[in-house]
Amino acid sequence: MAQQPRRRPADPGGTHVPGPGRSSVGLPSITESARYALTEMGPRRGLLTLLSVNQADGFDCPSCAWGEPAPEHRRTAEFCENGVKAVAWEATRKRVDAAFFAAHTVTALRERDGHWLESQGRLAQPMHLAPGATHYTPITWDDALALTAARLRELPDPNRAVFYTSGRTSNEAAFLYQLLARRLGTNNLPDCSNMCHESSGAALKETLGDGKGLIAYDDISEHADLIIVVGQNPGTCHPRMLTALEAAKRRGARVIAANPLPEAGFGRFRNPQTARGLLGTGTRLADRWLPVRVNGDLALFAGLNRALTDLEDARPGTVLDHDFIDRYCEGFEAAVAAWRALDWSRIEALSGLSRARIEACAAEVLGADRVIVCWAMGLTQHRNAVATIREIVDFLLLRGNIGRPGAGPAPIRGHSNVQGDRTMGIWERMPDAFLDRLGDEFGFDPPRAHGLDTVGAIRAMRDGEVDVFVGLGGNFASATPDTQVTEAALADCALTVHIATKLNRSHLCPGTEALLLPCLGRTERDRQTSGEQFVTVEDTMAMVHASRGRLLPGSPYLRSEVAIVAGLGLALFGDGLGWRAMRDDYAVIRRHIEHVVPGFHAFEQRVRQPGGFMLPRAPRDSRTFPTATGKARFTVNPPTAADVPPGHLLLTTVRSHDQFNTTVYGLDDRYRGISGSRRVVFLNPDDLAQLHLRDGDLVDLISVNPDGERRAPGFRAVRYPTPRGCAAAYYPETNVLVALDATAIASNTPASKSIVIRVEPAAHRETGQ
Ligand SMILES: Nc1nc2c(c(=O)[nH]1)N[C@H]1C(S)=C(S)[C@@H](COP(=O)(O)OP(=O)(O)OC[C@H]3O[C@@H](n4cnc5c(=O)[nH]c(N)nc54)[C@H](O)[C@@H]3O)O[C@H]1N2
Ligand SMILES: Nc1nc2c(c(=O)[nH]1)N[C@H]1C(S)=C(S)[C@@H](COP(=O)(O)OP(=O)(O)OC[C@H]3O[C@@H](n4cnc5c(=O)[nH]c(N)nc54)[C@H](O)[C@@H]3O)O[C@H]1N2
Ligand SMILES: [Mo]
Repeated sequence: MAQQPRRRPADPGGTHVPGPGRSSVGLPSITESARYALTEMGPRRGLLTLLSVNQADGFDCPSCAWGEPAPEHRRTAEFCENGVKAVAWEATRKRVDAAFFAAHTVTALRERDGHWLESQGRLAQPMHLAPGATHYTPITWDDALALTAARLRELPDPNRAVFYTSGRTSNEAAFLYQLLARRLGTNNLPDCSNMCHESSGAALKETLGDGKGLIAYDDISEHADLIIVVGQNPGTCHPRMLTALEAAKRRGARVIAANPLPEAGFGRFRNPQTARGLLGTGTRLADRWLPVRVNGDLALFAGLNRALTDLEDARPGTVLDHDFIDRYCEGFEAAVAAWRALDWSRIEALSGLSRARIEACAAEVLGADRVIVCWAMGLTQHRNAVATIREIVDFLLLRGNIGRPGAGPAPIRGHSNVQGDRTMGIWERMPDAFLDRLGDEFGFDPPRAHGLDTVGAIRAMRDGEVDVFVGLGGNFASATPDTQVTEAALADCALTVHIATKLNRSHLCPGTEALLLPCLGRTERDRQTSGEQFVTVEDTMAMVHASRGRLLPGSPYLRSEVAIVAGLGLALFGDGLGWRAMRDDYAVIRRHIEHVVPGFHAFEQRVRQPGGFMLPRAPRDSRTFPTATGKARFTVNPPTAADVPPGHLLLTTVRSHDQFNTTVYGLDDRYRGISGSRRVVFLNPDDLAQLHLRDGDLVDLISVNPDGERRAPGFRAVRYPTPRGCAAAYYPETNVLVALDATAIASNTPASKSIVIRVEPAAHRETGQ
């Protein structure tokens, strides 16, 4: 971000805060990308690697799940600043090898922060922490897999094992992993999605019969008249979405953003791909910004639905799509009755937006034939998240904005293959039809009892009900809520096993015994006995495509995730299910997927086409709604919001521009004007004054929960235009504040964006960093 509206001197803690930015990307983004690529990868390796990101014959960017334009519309550089960081971070030349572990005890490493740990480089060799040992020491692959298999085999009950997945895992590895867990006899397959878009899946499945988003790339770029972006920060988290929004704007579409923070990505977008973008002032992306209160979105959409109903009452037959409603929907009457009974003063209080402002939005909706609503974590991580998303479905149903071009719900997924992992069966509650086909394909009887999700797994570990924890990627200790509880829960396991690319906090919260198994990343060549392999992924638009790494593996010891999971399968069960053939040739896995997972017919041929193929989604394809009743369902969602007692604030937790989840690339957040620290809390100027605090003061954040308080010490107060009573700070530093029991109704997603806190002057004077 280049434009800095007002510069303020660095505060005593060194945190520089010029205030929120008004434009995004542009030249600073290119300079920043080049710096990362050069430092981590070197010039030649850097350029070669970046030119194959998101190309039809290249690898899928390991950053977010945003999709690509059709192959003929792709550019030479089809990546963003954050994609470059993710690629450079993985393709770094630094290594964490046996010598590194010999030089550092686990206890010493625990003193380091996540940024330092991951900065040390790629994990280079399998490591073992023996019971009672102070250091990780090298172990052979055979011994590591045999040890894991032995511990799993010894379990009195397979449900005493937990198999966690993070969303970077390929379809092939995910399919094998769920097969392994179910063959062992458990559905304990928690994943990062439990903390991410679970609320979206729950709401969409219940109301429309399909938990996925219903749009394609060109619905945004070419067809929609109005795009509402709510609870999402695309400038940082899905930067290539700005290109699609820019295309929409250039043909006259309108954009409304609803966000408590005035994110720079909604200001002027200076497209780095065009001279106009680099040299000119760029395209202003949001026509309207609604500074909704944290957790005020249910009230906002209820208000919008109320306003639409009022407009219909005033001009019957001109506002709602009665043909669509009569033919495809149920529950309309009850929903309308509930909206008519709504009290505007309550909507205004909960949303923080005036009736006039909401009605002006409704008027804008009337001017748009085709409407898309995009959202991300700003909506999903609240107690009432599922109700909020159901209310958005109501909003779309009212005007038939589902199942036609340029319209529909668009939960924008996070991790690059989190959607694919779910499609492959990474879910603790897969439906029986899937389990039946899996059992038929491999000749065994998969368990039917639902397994543990992420929060359930932490509780079970805490309560001594789990002996073996296996993580296929991710950073379970830092990404989950209630950090202290989770770390102790991991330490309570007999064995923890992490399949990973980089060292992180989770690896330093070992069970009695622990293994660290280093794997190939997306950027690397994957050679098996039948030759070079590719893997497949699914983006947020349900496009399935191939991903092929180009770089030589970072160390001779690295194995692919597929080879590791298949190796564990062999060690556990012998070759009954054909693990060896699947490991040697991933096309064999894809053949099994074709038989088990709907929508994958002719998988191998179709995925070899440039750009891949789109999975079917019945509501989008044919206005067929596979709900319990076969109808799209209006629901009644009485507006609620987190209860914040006087003297308290509602804290939301967000990502900086310099991180990917728990991977912290650096300590700056350029678009919000922060540099040099992540321990900051954004506060409204009036709240600061009321707390007798000044900008730059050091404070502690204390969360208030039914089971007691939690403290996160040493944050700099930063004056920022958040709505009154609403605060924001970075994740994962604030995860200590999220009580394990504070989860969303019906999705069990940690409510990490509605934390009731108290702010106090810091008890100790030393700062974080
Ligand atoms: N660079 C980068 N890219 C990423 C990631 C990353 O960490 N870094 N993570 C990936 C993953 S896994 C995911 S899930 C996505 C996350 O993508 P986002 O969901 O966009 O990321 P968050 O920072 O969690 O931000 C949520 C946005 O919601 C706003 N918000 C917070 N609370 C509320 C609320 O109550 N209501 C409303 N309306 N808005 C609110 C915040 O101000 C912020 O703009 O990004 C993916 N891409
Ligand atoms: N307070 C708060 N908490 C949150 C959130 C929030 O907004 N606020 N967001 C939640 C969300 S949306 C998500 S998705 C979760 C994220 O939770 P996770 O997915 O568990 O966490 P990540 O930080 O993405 O995981 C990073 C680690 O993955 C490993 N890794 C990277 N690439 C690969 C690979 O190719 N293969 C393998 N095997 N390992 C790899 C590296 O070792 C790296 O350290 O966090 C959740 N937690
Ligand atoms: Mo996510």
